Amino acid sequence: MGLWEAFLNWLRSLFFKQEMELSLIGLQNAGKTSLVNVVATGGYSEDMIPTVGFNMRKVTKGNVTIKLWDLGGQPRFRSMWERYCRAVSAIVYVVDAADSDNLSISKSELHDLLSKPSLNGIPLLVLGNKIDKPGALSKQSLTDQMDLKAISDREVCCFMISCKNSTNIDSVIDWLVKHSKSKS
Ligand SMILES: Nc1nc2c(ncn2[C@@H]2O[C@H](COP(=O)(O)OP(=O)(O)OP(=O)(O)O)[C@@H](O)[C@H]2O)c(=O)[nH]1
Ligand SMILES: [Mg+2]
Repeated sequence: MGLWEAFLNWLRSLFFKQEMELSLIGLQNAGKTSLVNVVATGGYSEDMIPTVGFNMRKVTKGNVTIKLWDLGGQPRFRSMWERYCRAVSAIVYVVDAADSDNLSISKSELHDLLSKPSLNGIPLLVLGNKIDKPGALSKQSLTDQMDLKAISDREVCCFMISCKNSTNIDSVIDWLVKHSKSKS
């Protein structure tokens, strides 16, 4: 980056603080909390504790402050997903791309959530996680099996990622930053 461009960016950051709020949804063990850790600090661990209820984390990327609602994915927490999605700029839905047994449940939970009128039009980012594992689905198979083409009332984007190897995490952050809103 040139000096002049860096100076302009700095100037811009003084006046145009961006902020966004988003929710991380998906079945238990999909890797939502791992994703928050990788985005926030770059740290990855095998020993994770299942999220009970939810956690809120704030992460700053450039001049964008991202408020993340990291929700629990176990069945008993799924009824509160909608409540935490109502006010967000984007919904991030994490899928374990190497767990084909749970794919159809993941798909029906996603489509159930999106059918709520309160969430109409909110952009959706679907992340196929754990592509480091043997047998992980391709992006095409995940798109087909999650029936993403059937979602027509909002912007939908899909990336294949690995929190473990930090694969495609940059693309995720770029997408999020592009979907943030200006704060006065
Ligand atoms: N191989 C591999 N394992 C991963 C990856 N991301 C997460 N995991 C593992 O998956 C397990 C569950 O990760 P969590 O981040 O706790 O999953 P979660 O979606 O937050 O689960 P809940 O909080 O119960 O909803 C942990 O053992 C992680 O180490 C990945 O990219 N590759
Ligand atoms: Mg969690």
